[in-house]
Amino acid sequence: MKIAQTLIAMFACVVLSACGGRVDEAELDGPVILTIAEAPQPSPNPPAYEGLFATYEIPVADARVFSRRDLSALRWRQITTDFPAGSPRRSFEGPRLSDVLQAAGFARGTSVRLTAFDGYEAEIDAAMIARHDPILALRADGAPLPTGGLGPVMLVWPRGDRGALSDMSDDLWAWGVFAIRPVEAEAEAG
Ligand SMILES: Nc1nc2c(c(=O)[nH]1)N[C@H]1C(S)=C(S)[C@@H](COP(=O)(O)O)O[C@H]1N2
Ligand SMILES: [Mo]
Repeated sequence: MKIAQTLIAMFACVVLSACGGRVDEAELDGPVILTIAEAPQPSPNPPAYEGLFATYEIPVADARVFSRRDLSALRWRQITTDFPAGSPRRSFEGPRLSDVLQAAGFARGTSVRLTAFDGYEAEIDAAMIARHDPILALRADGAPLPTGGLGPVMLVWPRGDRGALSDMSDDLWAWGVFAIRPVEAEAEAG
């Protein structure tokens, strides 16, 4: 019967791919989850200019790319804070934005624009990065941020009851982030 044959074929494929080694070890680390465009230290195999890179016109020829493993190899900071503003606190964890930019070869003092799947863009001034050291959170309350929710990567700031960020709005808390690019400093007038 046709259905039985199809089922047997599907089962055979699952077994073969499980023991056939078609997926190499590096691939099991997962796909690139974060791309830093126009990086001074680009990756040898930048992604193709297609999909959302093309839709949002993010140049990737000199991109530095990060898998979840790459981001996990950096030192992480934990920030316990409310998001959205005023909601119960969660414990976010991930590498510092400053360290990810440094890993891509940028000098301190680079302002950046984060782009999310939905086209949302947050421009982060270098002074804000230096002053508050936000993280690119990959986890909240001990679980990975899901793609389709706030993940895979979200910019999280140390907003607390006190201090400079206590009244901060959620504008700069970009979720669903997949790309970051440098913003040229505005030319001095006159
Ligand atoms: N990717 C993405 N991140 C985002 C936004 C968004 O629309 N898309 N909105 C920002 C703003 S203005 C707020 S108030 C919070 C919550 O946005 P939401 O209500 O659209 O979830 O997320 C921030 N981060
Ligand atoms: Mo908002």
